[in-house]
Amino acid sequence: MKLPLVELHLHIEGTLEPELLFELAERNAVTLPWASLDELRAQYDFADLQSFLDLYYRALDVVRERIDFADLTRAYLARARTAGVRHAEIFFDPQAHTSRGVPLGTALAGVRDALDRSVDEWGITTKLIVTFLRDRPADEALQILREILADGVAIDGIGLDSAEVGYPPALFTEVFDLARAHGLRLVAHAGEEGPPDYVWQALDLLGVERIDHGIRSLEDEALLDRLVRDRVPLTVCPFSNVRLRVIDTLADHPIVRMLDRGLLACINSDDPAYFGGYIDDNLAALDAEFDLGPDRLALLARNGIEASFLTPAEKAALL
Ligand code: ES4
Ligand code: ZN
Repeated sequence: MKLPLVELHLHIEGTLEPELLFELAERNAVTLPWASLDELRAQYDFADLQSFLDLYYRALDVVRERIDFADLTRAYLARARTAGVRHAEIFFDPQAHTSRGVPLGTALAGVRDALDRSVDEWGITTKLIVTFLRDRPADEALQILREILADGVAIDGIGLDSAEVGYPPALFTEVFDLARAHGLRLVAHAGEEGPPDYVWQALDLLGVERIDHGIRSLEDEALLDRLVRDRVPLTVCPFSNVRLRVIDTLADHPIVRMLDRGLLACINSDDPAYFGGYIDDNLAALDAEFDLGPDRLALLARNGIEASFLTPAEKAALL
């Protein structure tokens, strides 16, 4: 039987597969800088996080109408179903769309169209986490959050993503305070390219409940003690770490060390269209590399369930 998987670190914009990208370009009469699928795929050779982000934001030019956002989200859910995903907490970057003239309401409505039908269509429960681009001003994030709250759009939480180094969590305390006051769940990317100090800031200044990536926490023993003691989940994304050159090869991935240290780590796909695969592909590759075996694979799946924002009863139903 397939493990019941939950996906907790998935940028919906990062699920834009080349085929859908070309289809949307045609639908919306967008002229692409790439002549073919192969020419596009040849761009997926990244030097670091920024070089990936440049392409990720560029590719989104084809996603314009409400139905495009719904189609993008449905395509992800269909693929997640085949991976055995039962619950997905999905990141959505408003500023990746508003900055190029797509109204926030259009983009959010399209994503919600797909999520609202997800249980019926795919048997996948979902949550929606709005992520703010940390390399843009905190005031812009605050304004967008206020707009979403005023419009009464159903979101479950907020997060922080995009270029990390030079943009510490401390810049975003006001945004996270507002979200907390409205009962939203809180996460942040930290310790991906940035130092362990950014993980401390995310915990102590933003009050996040989960750290996205957090892989550089391994450089700080006191931080590891804190993460283990408080069972702070780390949403680890192995293919992403390799493709963005956080580590050299999958064989260098610290996931086994992380589990042995007692960290609540789970496996996720981040931007699967760009990094070479989905959650099941990540788990299969780790199993092949480290001979994880059924017990550690089940532990990773259970960690994901525990790390989710489901209620205790909903978690129990998945175990
Ligand atoms: C991202 Cl891998 C990664 N890191 C930071 N921000 C992101 N946005 C989309 N993918
Ligand atoms: Zn991410």
